Amino acid sequence: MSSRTMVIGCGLAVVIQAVLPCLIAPVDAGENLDQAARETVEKRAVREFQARRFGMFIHWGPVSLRGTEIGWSRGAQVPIEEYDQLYKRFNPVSFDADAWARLATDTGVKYVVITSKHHDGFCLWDSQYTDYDIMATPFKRDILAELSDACRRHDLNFGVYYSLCDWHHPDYPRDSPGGRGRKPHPDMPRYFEYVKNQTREILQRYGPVGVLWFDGEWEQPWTSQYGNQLYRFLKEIQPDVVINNRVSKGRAGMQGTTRQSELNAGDFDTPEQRIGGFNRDRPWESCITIGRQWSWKPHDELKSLAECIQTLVRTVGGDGNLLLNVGPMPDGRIEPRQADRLREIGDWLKKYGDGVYGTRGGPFKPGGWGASTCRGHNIYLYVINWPDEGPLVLPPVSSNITQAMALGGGGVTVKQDDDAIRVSIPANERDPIATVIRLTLQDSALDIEPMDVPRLPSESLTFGRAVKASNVFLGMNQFAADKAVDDDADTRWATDEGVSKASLEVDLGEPRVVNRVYIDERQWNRVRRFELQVNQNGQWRTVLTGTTIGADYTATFKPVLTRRVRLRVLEATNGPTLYEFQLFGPATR
Ligand code: H79
Repeated sequence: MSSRTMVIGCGLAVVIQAVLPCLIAPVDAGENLDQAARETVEKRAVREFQARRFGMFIHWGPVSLRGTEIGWSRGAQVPIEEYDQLYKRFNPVSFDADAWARLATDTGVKYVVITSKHHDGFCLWDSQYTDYDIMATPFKRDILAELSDACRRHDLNFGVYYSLCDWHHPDYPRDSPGGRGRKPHPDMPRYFEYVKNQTREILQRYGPVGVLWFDGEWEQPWTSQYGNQLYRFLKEIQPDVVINNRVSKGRAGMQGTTRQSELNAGDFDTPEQRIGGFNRDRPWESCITIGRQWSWKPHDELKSLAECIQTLVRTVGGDGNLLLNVGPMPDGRIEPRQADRLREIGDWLKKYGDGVYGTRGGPFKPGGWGASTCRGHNIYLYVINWPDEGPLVLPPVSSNITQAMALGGGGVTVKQDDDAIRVSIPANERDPIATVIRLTLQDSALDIEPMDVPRLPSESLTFGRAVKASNVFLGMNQFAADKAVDDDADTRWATDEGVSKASLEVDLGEPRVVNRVYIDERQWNRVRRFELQVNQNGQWRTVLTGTTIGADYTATFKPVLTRRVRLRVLEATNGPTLYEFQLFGPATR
């Protein structure tokens, strides 16, 4: 009798079919692989990459001395002549690759991706193809050599970011600011040879490399011919290197999905600064900064622990990887504030990470309620928002649930019927970031067709109400006023470029008592002055005034009975845009 039959026979379906990456034998970079073997190797490498689920992105270079954005600040916030001289002062004497690798391990990431060369052209390794590299700095130590060695010592998969646009290299046609400048004597074919030489050098010297992360492909000089050629060239050198979709031209903007065409090489999609949509058919990885900038910025505003964790579980729950970015300081250390946050993430994952690594997203798709992952016979629920009353109601599954357990402890109750799964846990036993519950099924959880979870009833008095705006961005439905009252933090009301005054008026349907507002303009941060007004007997009366809004703004005011409410933006740096405009009364929360 096989152990599997025995286990199921006992009614305790706890067979874990996880194929953890570390159990798969490493692949040799063999030159003699035939076509079929090569495809197997490539597919397996992508599966291993997906199983890692959580990585650390590192954006670093001489620009950290200025604290402005890498690449983009060249010729903008920092004059080109000055930017290009920064390397002469780049001397990160406190750089300790082992300390970074230890921190990465403490964070709970399974791989690391570092910028070998960003759009500014500076190379963090000792390249034989340019002098604009780390050996020209007072530091003279090869960062890629030290970091790749440390990663190997610490059992972390090592990856490399490489920008295909290079606003510094004389052969590349575009220049700063932001690719709007032009080089006097470009030679793109010669630049392509430079890219091939450098990426081969990286694979041969610091490999095996887990992932090659290209960027800057959107500029016109880069073509799909170059991209597809480079992709095949690199897979010849290291068949199991995983390469992102930005190697070629198929990427659709910042949502990062690939337009399907055989011309568009690349192993995975790359949503940037956003969580990708649920997708099990095409591998993807969201890259998101821990603060507001990619490279180091002093006093940068960091994401809270809750936001970091919720971003991770919503990403993994959508079947994607998360590449969380940090920007080390000019002295070589990762800023203590960032390091502390990373360790907090790692501590949380020590308790709850079993549902992250080696899992797939679903079967319950991410939503306001939270997200789910699965592996073998287990489903992991990451519940972020519980209904105000009653259990969390999930759609039914046909397989029997044989066990339910809260990974953080606590008494879980699960009722399984033909119409629903109802999950509850006492409020004081919930985790404020996400309560993690493991459901064990009689059959494989991955066989369940992914399902949407019905939305939680909204508490906001503006939800779904009639709304009008003074202005809508290009009159597009996608940015219409109702997007601010749809309880969907992924959609927003937007106004035209250059607008500095705007208003949003909501009809609550009947007179309601209101005393709290919630407004979310997230990273846009454009509002400088606003007022909230209620209409009483045809007169508009101001109940609240404010200056900036930003992310998750909330304020209370004296309870007032009204049917019509309006938000007036009186001053903004550019067209105001709001993800949500919600109102509550004393009776609601
Ligand atoms: O390295 C970090 C950023 O510096 C880099 N990617 C991450 C990983 C980055 N490069 N460019 N951008 C971020 C923003 C570029 C936006 C745009 Fe476009 C380029 C808008 C229009 C051209 C690409 C093509 C994105 C949308 C269309």
